[in-house]
Amino acid sequence: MTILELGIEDRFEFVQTRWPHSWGTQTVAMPADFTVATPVMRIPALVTDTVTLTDSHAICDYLNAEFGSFRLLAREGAARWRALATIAVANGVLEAQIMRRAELLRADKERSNDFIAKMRDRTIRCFAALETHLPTFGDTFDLAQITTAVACGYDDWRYGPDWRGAAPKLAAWYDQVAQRPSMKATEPAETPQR
Ligand SMILES: N[C@@H](CCC(=O)N[C@@H](CS)C(=O)NCC(=O)O)C(=O)O
Repeated sequence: MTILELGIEDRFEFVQTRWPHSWGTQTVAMPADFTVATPVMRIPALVTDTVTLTDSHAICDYLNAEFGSFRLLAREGAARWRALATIAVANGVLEAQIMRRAELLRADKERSNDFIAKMRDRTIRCFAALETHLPTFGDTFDLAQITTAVACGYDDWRYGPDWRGAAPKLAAWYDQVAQRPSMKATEPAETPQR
């Protein structure tokens, strides 16, 4: 989405990822260059001639600085901290969504319903908090809004409309931004199995 919002898609090749479901709960073999690029063995990772980055936020901030003249995240000052406050909570949602998904993929006898409930509660609490950030959202669909919109879209897709009850104004905001071409082009879908 950051690449599309910056209008720099011509500089990138988009490749469909494939992985086995067991990646969520077990260490699975990956190509050596992948493990070097991302020792945490999570995607995304960005490898350039000068820097290797993992973590979406670091990568998006890199794109913002190198190709976006800091249009999607201020270089410094109050606007930067305001955006990071939102990004941190939205990223907390995304991490909880991913951990909940991994737990749901475990075999019945291994699965912890307490852990699943804890991740769900965290998600709902953070969506309610993000709703209070709405007045700080400006005209630019920046990294704070992108991260928030990704969290909303993933929850809708994977877990249904529960979050909307906790954050109805956020849901109304999301329904508008979900019409953006960058959102439409990157709607979540099941990853093909490797
Ligand atoms: N906060 C991280 C989350 C990265 C993440 O968890 N990616 C998932 C795929 S959506 C992954 O690689 N999972 C494999 C694993 O946890 O081993 C980011 O935004 O980069």
